Amino acid sequence: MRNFYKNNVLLASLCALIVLLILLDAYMFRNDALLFWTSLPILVAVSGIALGKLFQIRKSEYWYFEQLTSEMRGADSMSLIGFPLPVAIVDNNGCIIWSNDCFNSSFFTPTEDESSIDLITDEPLELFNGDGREIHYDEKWYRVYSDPHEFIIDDHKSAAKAASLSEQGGERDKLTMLIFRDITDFKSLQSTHELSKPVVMVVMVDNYEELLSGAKESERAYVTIQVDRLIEEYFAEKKAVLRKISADKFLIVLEQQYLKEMIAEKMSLINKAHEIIVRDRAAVTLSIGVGTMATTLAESERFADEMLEKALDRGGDQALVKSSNGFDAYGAISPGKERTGKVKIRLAAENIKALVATADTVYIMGHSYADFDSVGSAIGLACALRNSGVSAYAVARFKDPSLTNAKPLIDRFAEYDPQVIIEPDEAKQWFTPKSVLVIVDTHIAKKVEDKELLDMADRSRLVLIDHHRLSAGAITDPAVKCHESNASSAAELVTELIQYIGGGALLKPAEAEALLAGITLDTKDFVMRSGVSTFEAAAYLKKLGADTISVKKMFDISIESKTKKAEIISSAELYHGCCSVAVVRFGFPEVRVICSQAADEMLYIEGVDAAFTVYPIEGGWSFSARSLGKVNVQVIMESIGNKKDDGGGHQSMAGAQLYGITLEDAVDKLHMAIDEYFAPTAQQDDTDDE
Ligand SMILES: [Mn+2]
Repeated sequence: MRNFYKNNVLLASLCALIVLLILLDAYMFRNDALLFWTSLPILVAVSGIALGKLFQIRKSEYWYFEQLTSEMRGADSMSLIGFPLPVAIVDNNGCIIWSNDCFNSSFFTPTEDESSIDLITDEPLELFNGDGREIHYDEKWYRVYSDPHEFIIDDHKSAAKAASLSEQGGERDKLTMLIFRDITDFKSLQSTHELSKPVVMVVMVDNYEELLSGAKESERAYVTIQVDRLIEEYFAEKKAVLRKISADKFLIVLEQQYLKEMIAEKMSLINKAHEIIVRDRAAVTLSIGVGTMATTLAESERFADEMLEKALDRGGDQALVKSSNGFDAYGAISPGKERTGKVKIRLAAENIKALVATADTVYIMGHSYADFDSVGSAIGLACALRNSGVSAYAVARFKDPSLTNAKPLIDRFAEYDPQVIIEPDEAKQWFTPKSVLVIVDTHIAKKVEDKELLDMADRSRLVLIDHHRLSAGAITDPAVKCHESNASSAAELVTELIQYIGGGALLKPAEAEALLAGITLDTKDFVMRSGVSTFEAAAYLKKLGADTISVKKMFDISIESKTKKAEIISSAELYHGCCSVAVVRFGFPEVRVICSQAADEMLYIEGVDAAFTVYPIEGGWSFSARSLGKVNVQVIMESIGNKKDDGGGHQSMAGAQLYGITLEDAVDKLHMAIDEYFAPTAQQDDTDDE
């Protein structure tokens, strides 16, 4: 179509020329007959050749359209012109060579300068197929179907060329018919449908009974009214259905669009609840479970309950929204709740006692790259069990110093009693179906010191003792679970448990010191997450003769490490005004320990609310994150991890690992995660349909 008009001009000018020559000849015929007769054959010959040549050119210019016409032969081709849907035919180069009226009015009329399909969509034509593909053009949505036609050009010269091309494996000529179906109405209905889909949400006041225990009736009523009013007003704005199903629990059904609003505000309801103060000291905290991703309302309610339970397991004061990779967490900036009541501990202790009574041997295993808490609590529990006549071992790697962070404790204890700590290989040799396995200081299957040993143990003979917030990849259905995310350390939990299991009172000073070392490490010398029960546990261990100075001595580091730590701290840069970030490019012995200690120490620099170190590990980079409570580093680390189980921890102490990326990318990811954490809520993307 592009050269069509040009050729018409050519034809017209040639005709005009011939007419002019005929007129000239006619004039000559009247004046000079001889000249006329001599020039006539020349005139006829020249005109004949010129016209013949023109038709030849036109024929070769038209082969394309002839081919096209033959491709769309018959009545079908005629119907396409008046077809009610936009139709266009596009050649190899993405040029629209034919279009119907409907196409011209919906999009544009292709002209010589504007005929590229790229003006409508920049997606490669190969992606379109019979199933159609959605495109967005000028505020409208279309589903585009394509019907490609490959053909060899029906022209003798070009046929030879095409044959040689196909022999060389080159591209043949191809015409693609594109049919556009306007689906704008469908799209808007679909999004209205998505946005108005109901979602079930459960909101619960954390520790309601404990919060109000000892409060006067009038205070109780006052707090209850304030909570009710807050929740009622908040959800009235969201046009939700709200039912109070018990004193501390609300069931809410609301439309997806309002949930999106809530997520865009990062679940501000949680922060609003903090403003309600009970008896001048405790603030009300809420846990929220949201049942997204469900196909039915019943399923949505089940998911909401599931999420609420998880939120409580993670320490409450947060909202969990079910997502394709587990859940998304919001909130949780208040310090974890103080643990009150020892009912759970006593019940767990009784169950452990009953279980170990049936065991030939008990093996206690912590996490890989064991620290003082995992080894200390394993030693403490093993010794207490031994004192009550049960054969027990602490399982830890110690032969290879690069695989443990608890070398000083293990060495010191091996000197005192070489029998208690064994390597995982020994444990696996001795393990029988009658043995009991206790996992301490982790609840994630892939983080245990030895996965094979975990697999050997039947779930009905497995005990789990941990204080980390529930993360993805948790060990499921152990026989006994003592999972208290509000405890400072596994050693604190073990210290409480052994008082009920028995054998605790007979612990020797060195054994009590192993437990105290665990508490000291995880609380950073009783600064972080230390509750009443932490000091009670420490007091108990002190009574057993634990010496705080010998414990502190285990934390001694070499002068080289001390220098290294100082170097790391001095290299730190402040990001986002309150986050100290130190990057360690090259590994060195004890890099893990030194870097996590450096992160700890950076917290005590003025103006620093959170500290991060990035350091090399085998095949990737590891992050240590610490906070004094203002910043929730667990959320930041979780958003760095590729999947949820690559990052996590506590709100004040967390980590993540990334494999197979460069240091620059790793640091970029950290910066992005911090940016995202501090991003003002208004900038949250709420147009995302997913
Ligand atoms: Mn721990």
